[in-house]
Amino acid sequence: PNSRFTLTRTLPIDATAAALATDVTQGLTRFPKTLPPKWFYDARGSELFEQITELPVYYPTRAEARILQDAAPETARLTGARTLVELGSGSSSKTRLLLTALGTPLTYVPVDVSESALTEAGHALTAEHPGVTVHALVADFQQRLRLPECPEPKILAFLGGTLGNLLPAERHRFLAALRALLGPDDALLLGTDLVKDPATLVAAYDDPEGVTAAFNKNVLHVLNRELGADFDPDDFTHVAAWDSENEWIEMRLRARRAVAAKLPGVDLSVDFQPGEELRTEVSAKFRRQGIRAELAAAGMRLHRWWTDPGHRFAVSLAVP
Ligand code: AVJ
Repeated sequence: PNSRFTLTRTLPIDATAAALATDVTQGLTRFPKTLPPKWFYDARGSELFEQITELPVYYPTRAEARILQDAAPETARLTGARTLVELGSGSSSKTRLLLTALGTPLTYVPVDVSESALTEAGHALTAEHPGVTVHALVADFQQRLRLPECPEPKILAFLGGTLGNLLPAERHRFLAALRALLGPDDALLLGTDLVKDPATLVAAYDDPEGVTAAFNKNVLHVLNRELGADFDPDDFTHVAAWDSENEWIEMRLRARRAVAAKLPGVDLSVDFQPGEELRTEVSAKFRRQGIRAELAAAGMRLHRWWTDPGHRFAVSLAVP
């Protein structure tokens, strides 16, 4: 047994099934129909997302890694952190950059809903980073987060631009919840995609290879498998659109024809008119002043702001 890897489950086993039933019942019976993007990430959805991060048009992952090459060592120097809490399972290269920069001894707390992703990443990281102790936490970081006791100071990292998946009111609640977890010497490291020309943004969510389309349609496979639904993915087309009012990308599934879907797992029948769209994700894009204001509203100060040379993406260090 690997003494430097422990895993704690704070989500009850059936939490996921209950949460899916609630989201589907609420989201598919209102107009316009919506689903939260968390349901993309079953095993196939996670694999498709990994493929997306390698697409030439999908710049955020590479841009953030480029920023962390400088931001990670600076963050280590500025904070002297002895614990890194990462919202997201830490199976990415970003985590390795941070762990290397923070040095040892270090406690790493990856937080994710997927126990398998945590176990896989946790074992790989302890093998690669002797001197790092991993306390994995199976939790939904949008629910109330209870962290284990860890060496101070700590850094909370929420990278990849996933903050953009939350609607403005959800972002405010989420950032306030993160603020409540910070002690006086702790910090938040936040990755955010930036507002830019709409053509570049839409292209990043509608690649010619169709990987993003498959990722988007995968949520129908999740509903079919988990709720016994009878969606035919070929009845829908992938849509990526820039909403200039809200400054976010929307991904939607548009019904090619009238669709009458049955979802026995939640005792629902759901009808789509021809051309009707189901919104499956928003991905908000930010400006420096907007991030400064949202952090301030949550009781934090923007202490450092790093961008890649192309100013496509930003990483912020925020302090209480
Ligand atoms: C993982 C949520 C940051 O919003 O860019 C990628 C997910 N959706 N392509 C994003 C996603 C379509 C990604 N986040």
